[in-house]
Amino acid sequence: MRRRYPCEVPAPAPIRRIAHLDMDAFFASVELLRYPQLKGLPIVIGGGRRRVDEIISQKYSDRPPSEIPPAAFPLLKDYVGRGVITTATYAARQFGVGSAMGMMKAAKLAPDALVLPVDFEEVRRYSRQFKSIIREIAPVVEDRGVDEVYIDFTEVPGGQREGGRVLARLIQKAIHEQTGLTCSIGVAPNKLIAKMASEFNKPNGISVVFEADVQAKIWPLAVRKINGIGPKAEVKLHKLHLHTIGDIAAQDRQWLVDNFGKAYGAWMHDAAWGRDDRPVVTESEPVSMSRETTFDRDLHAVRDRAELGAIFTDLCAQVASDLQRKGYVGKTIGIKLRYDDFRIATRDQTIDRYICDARTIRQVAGQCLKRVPLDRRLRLIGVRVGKLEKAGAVAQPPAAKEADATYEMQGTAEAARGNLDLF
Ligand code: DCP
Ligand code: MG
Repeated sequence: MRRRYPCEVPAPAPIRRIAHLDMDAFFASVELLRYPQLKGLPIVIGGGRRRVDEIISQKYSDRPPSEIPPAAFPLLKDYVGRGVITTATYAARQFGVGSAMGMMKAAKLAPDALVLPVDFEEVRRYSRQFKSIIREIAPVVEDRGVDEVYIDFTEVPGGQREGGRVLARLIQKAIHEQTGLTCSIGVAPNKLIAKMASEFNKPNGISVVFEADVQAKIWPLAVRKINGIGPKAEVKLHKLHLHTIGDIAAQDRQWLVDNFGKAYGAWMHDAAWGRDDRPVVTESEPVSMSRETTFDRDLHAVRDRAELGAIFTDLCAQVASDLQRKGYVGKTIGIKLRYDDFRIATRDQTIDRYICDARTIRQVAGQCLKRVPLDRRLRLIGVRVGKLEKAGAVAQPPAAKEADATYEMQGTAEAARGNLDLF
């Protein structure tokens, strides 16, 4: 006799729920953790010099950063120099200032906004932290840069409740409790819509979009809101009298192909209809591996050459060990320097074979170093190996000789001129 099971109908496949999470005013929010007394004030981040903080903290060296009075912070109108704003607090955005705007223009719009430099290391530290908090709750996470990720909610327990809102709230709360930072989350049937939705309720908002909402919530938006329609495509769309996503959706697919090419036209049509089946990719093959270090004090290439040389050699050894441990070889070796004025210089060189040994990395990185000006003090130095392949996938280079711990260090006339030949 055939046994009957209480449930013979297979459970329907769960509906795809994809979240896009984006931190709110990220660089500025990181500064507010250090200076909570500035909360609510208009602040712009930019200028690229840490001097501001240093001056303030020297003057108030007797108290912690959180007790420095707001009046001690520099105002945008007093800012001299060029540079652009990387971000602004929401209070500052009310004056019309925002990312990528020149400091001078911003100073006209919001003269009394405070201006602070960005602390990249702190930003990166929080970036790593908020991503690991998310991964503990929902493991399928795609890293999209310093302050945003996609998360696949579909199979996460509770990920379908209220279309994903419950899980989004949980993640928001965990990040806030553990870092003090806020973020905004959009949950939708796919990445494309989720990315748009995360902006709907910024800051500290959640927005849930279902497939049936596309017409009401997506079609009224400007064409530029589609991630993948840039300024050039926008100009062309405007010339064709298409301004909203709905305008694109109303066009014949073939007409879009005729005007924008086979792939882009078809993609645009799908995007306007909210169709996107790209998966959330948890781990991509690394493009490069690098190690860098910021010095405790700024170092000079000539005066601190022994110290710098040792650090440099050590970084090369670390990159080599990373490559070997993870099983990669690479053929482009590069360096990165950050000067005391925060400018960055990079150089690289591609060699004719794949390597992963410290000695070759050191040798080629040393050559790169000869091609950068070294007359300013350095804050940071980094070594990178790119054009990676899996070690087994390419013909192996001949085994490297036992790494020589001491490298020739000769001062030359070039070094005296500020160009280094020490490494
Ligand atoms: N950023 C930058 N230069 C830009 C844009 C952004 O350096 N032109 C940096 C500063 C931002 C961070 O990247 O803090 C994240 O960028 P977002 O576009 O997500 O902007 P915010 O997080 O600052 O603000 P929002 O709340 O709108 O996401
Ligand atoms: Mg952001």
